[in-house]
Amino acid sequence: NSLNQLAHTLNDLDFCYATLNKVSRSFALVIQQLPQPLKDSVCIFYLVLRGLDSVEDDMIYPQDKKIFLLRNFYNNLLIDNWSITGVGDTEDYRILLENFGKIINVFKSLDTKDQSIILDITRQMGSGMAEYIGKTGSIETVTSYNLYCHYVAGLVGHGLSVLFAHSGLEDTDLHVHEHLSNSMGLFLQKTNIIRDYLEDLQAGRTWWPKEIWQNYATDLDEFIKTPNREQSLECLNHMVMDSFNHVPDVINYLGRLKHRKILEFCAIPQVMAMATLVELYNNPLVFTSVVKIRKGLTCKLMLNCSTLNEIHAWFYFFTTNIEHKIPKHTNVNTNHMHELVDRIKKL
Ligand code: PS7
Ligand code: MN
Ligand code: MN
Ligand code: MN
Ligand code: MN
Ligand code: MN
Repeated sequence: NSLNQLAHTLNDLDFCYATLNKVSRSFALVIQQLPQPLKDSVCIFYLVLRGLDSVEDDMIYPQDKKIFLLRNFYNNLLIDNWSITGVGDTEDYRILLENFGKIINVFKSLDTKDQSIILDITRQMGSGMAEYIGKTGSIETVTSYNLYCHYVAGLVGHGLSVLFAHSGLEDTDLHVHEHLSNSMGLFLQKTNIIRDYLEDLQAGRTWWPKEIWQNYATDLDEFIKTPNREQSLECLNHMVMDSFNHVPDVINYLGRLKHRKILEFCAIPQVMAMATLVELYNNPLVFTSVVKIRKGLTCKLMLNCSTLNEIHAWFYFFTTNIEHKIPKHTNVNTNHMHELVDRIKKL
């Protein structure tokens, strides 16, 4: 594995960036254009949480040991050269955890306030993830779904807002709007959960809340066999609509940002999630494969996401696209979707 070779030859900071580029598609690009010292803090924040998530996602690691490791993961950031072997859901993440001492070294060099934010969010995310271990496959309510998404993504939004505020490049009270930071994370995470329907079910887990899918099926995996059925698509559209509820908050949050590079960092993943949601809406392929957005669209989008005007134009564009995909028959869901679309178009 190429990352394994790099682990022996690179200094700690270069190893961190090599790993970032290896494991994340879009985040590597937007993180690396941030100004220093914010860039290094966000890079380490990302890698620490990736390490934590790869523990959560390791379906072979015994449950009791996993719960302990998740809950105590943040403490390891304070132990020089801490690492763990043989844990992680893919080879790259195992290498990340085997070389975690390198990440700890760079972590120690960060601003102390940034270190304490990263520690605090890692602690809260780890205990939140632990709460949901074994519960997966049985998220009952939309409230519980929102809480899980808060733990794994809303908290990241909040932590990033604190980092931005502390950098002096954004309003000092940006993080006060916790509800908006939370929505920024939830919008990304819910899009990931909808898109990963099949992959997650095949791994023996799901985060689709029963409160939603029970209106359309007796078991969630029915949709794999009946992807084109009206009930299957109605359920999918209901899930997409639930994510779409966060769009007004996302637009509100982005409108508060001052620094062009921070705006790009925040906006690009949100606009990509928006593009993905449009693709997922009413699309039976969600139940049988992994739906992705076109490479060309991703490029165009990343290159034209630098001003609030451009960002608003993308939100408007994708909102009219999804509007055209709303089924012609009317029911409570299509009505709500039209209302949301009309509301977002006026923002
Ligand atoms: C900008 C105010 C520190 C940048 C960015 C790693 C991605 C892995 O991929 O289903 O299917 O395996 O297991 C708000 C990112 C929320 C979080 C959550 C935006 C850290 C990130 C660990 C807030 C990202 C949402 C996916 C938990 O679960 O994934 C602003 C930086 C952001 C990481 C993400 C990720 C969970 C996740 P996959 P899973
Ligand atoms: Mn994961
Ligand atoms: Mn996960
Ligand atoms: Mn996922
Ligand atoms: Mn709100
Ligand atoms: Mn309409």
